[in-house]
Amino acid sequence: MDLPHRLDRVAVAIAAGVAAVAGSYAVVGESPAFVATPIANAAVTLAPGALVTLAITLLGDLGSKLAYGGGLAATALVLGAVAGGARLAADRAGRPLAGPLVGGAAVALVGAALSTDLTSAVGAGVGAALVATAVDVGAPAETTTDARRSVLAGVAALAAGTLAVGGRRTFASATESAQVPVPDDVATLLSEAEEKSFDVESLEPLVSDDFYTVDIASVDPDPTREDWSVRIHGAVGEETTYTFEDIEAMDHEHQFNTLRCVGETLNGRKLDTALWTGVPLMDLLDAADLQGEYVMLRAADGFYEEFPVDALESGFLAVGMNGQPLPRGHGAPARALIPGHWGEINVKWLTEIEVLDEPATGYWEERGWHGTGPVNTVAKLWAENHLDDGRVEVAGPAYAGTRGIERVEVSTDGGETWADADLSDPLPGEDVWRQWVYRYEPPAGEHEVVVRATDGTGTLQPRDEKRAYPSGPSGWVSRTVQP
Ligand SMILES: Nc1nc2c(c(=O)[nH]1)N[C@H]1C(S)=C(S)[C@@H](COP(=O)(O)O)O[C@H]1N2
Ligand SMILES: [Mo]
Repeated sequence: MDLPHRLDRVAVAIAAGVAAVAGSYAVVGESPAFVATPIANAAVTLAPGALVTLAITLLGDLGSKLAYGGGLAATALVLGAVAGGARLAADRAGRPLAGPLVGGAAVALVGAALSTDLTSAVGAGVGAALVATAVDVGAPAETTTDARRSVLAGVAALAAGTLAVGGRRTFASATESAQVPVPDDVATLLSEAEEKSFDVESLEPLVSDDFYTVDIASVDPDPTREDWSVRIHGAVGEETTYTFEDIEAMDHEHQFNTLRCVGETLNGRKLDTALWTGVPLMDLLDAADLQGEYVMLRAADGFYEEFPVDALESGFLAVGMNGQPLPRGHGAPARALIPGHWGEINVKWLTEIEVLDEPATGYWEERGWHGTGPVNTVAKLWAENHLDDGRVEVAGPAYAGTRGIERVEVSTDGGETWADADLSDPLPGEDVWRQWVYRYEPPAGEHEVVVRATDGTGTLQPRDEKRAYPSGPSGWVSRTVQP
């Protein structure tokens, strides 16, 4: 085979691979059943701990997007190779017309092995077969140049991808807009939070508009309520399992809770608050009769975190968020909330509570982090507004977990002198942030604004600066303000 002819075959094969990925995406979307999911998630799982840590601290969400993009490309290449190989075999057997069909079937088989989902596999197979057929019909081998077939293959792959993403988006927005009515008691609590929020431009309200997410997997799990259960086992008197129906039948409570990621930057945005609905974990654990000192929580995405069992006693199992069913990205159908502790032990998609006699090591601790304990105290500076009357307004949230926030001070001269900021009225709850705001007549020139909090035990936020790794960021947030 001459070189242009070979390149042409590769182009058609890659196009079939892209179309296979698109076909699977069109039917199952970004779900665990998507053919690219295992390869995309493996990229993160197999990566060395140091690399994962670097990606999360340096690139944040971009790191996982890059891994995801790499996973998509790798899957397209694998499926493309399968389609190409099958076509070659059909040609050799003297049945070139059967190529697309055989290719599609082979892709569906490999797709089924990857996704363990029939719909997803058929979507992939049909995608690959359609593109291969389109290229054949558009440019029969005898009549056209190889270059034209390659271009056609590219166009067909692009069209398949666009159609899949477009169709999926339309479908997803149609289903996602199906919001459930917010119960009255939740609505009352949410409006109370709204009233307590400062009216400061570009300051997020006390209940976050946009709650951050941190995930180890490129594609989140998507367990259904019917399939989900949580098993309590290990050092317990009585092993118990609760289904979603069991949880639904229990008395539900609503509580405000703030979450903060140990891996965020000092003035970063991985700090948010929501009103959660669910049941106290003790309501589930009492019957189990806990006998160990430690606990390991495990999740459907393979995540696991260990911590002392005491912290579990104030824990909560959330099934709702801000009056809606818990969103998939935040751990649907049920997640743990462990008040006052770094976000990482607030395990999403919770499937197991294993009580242990001996300490063990969690997912992030295996990668060098120390994120199972209580949060550091922080006051952040998120809003800087130059008011019409010439004053400067600075504001942000302050958070110290269950210690609470007692005071926030602001310096406008780089830390020489300090004044008290106004604090928002506290939300009901044991583990919630507060907002602070401070307005002042600015000096003539550029100046340094510094902010620091004092927690509910009277302890001042430490001044010494530390980066996030391994125990969470610390230090006072400061910012240069121009006149
Ligand atoms: N199953 C599971 N739970 C998880 C994680 C995860 O990757 N998988 N990330 C943890 C981390 S590091 C944080 S900071 C919080 C973030 O919760 P959120 O995504 O709802 O903001 O979830 C924690 N729970
Ligand atoms: Mo985190």
